[in-house]
Amino acid sequence: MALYRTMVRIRAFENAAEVASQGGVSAYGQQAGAAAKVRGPLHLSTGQEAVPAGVCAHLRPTDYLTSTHRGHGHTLAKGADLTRMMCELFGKATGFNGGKGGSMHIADFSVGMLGANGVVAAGLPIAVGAAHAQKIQQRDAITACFFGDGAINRGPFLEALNWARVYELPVLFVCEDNRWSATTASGPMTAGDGASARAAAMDIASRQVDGNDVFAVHEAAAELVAQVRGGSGPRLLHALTYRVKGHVSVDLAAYRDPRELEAALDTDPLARARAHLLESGTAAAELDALETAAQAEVDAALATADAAPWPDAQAAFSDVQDTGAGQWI
Ligand SMILES: Cc1ncc(C[n+]2csc(CCOP(=O)(O)OP(=O)(O)O)c2C)c(N)n1
Repeated sequence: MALYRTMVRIRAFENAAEVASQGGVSAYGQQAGAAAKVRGPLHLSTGQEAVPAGVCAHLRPTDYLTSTHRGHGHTLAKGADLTRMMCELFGKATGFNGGKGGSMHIADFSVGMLGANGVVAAGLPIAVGAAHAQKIQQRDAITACFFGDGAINRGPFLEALNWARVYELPVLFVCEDNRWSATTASGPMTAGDGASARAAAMDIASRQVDGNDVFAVHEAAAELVAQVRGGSGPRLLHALTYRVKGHVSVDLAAYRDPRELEAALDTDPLARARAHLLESGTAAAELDALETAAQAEVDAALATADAAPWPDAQAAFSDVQDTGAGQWI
């Protein structure tokens, strides 16, 4: 039920954020509509919810997590506040980044969520650095590092896995393989057998799992997290899932075969988990109540974000490394 609740909250949040973004400025050049509450590119993890839910169920607030540009699910599953994330998407002062970061820069250090990241694969070295600190300081904590199947074709993936293995760092690499990298199918541009094979080449044990089966993800992550926490060094989880939406919310994904999407929708992780829970005796009313509560939470967050103040103009000059010699101001 806890796993299902996490997935339902992620889905409800992203559905609402998508509606609130309609008409917004996108990476593909659409212009802002007056009605858009969420501006800028919004990468949705619809259909991938089982991966963060199953993995983060094994993490503690003292553990770290690094995320990607598609990070709402990771953030919520790690325990970050849903309302503050909605405020950030709305660009409001009460958001995680004071309204200045938006979807791709959300971080909540209070729950160990070190940050979403707009640079593909850039979270990998950050995760390894964080895990190295945990090891040096002898903390009883680990780092979970989420990245996409496209990220494994960038150099930081190799550097991070090598460093983690050489120093036996407490890091769990999680490849969320949704089969697409922006508008390009990942398969044809990836040599060899993908993330697990590359991990094996560096002597990092891995498991491949049906990433749309939250119970399978939960079980595999339990084993790998226990090994990482036990001091066995890094591990990799390769979760096979599917990106249901376009690359960003306004991308209609017209470049892909509609049959591919239809097949993926048949394996929707929420529908599967719900069916499984019903079969094992959970009352439908209990699941309905959980869904209603998640929707109510999201509706309240939308209202809060709408009513929240905009950042002060002076805030443009805080949280930056260098504001120049003063002439900028
Ligand atoms: C270094 C870098 N190159 C290119 C981009 C543009 N870009 C943004 S997301 C993306 C695809 C990433 O694919 P994947 O890692 O599989 O993640 P997914 O979007 O499928 O979740 C690309 C190429 C970027 N943000 N950073």
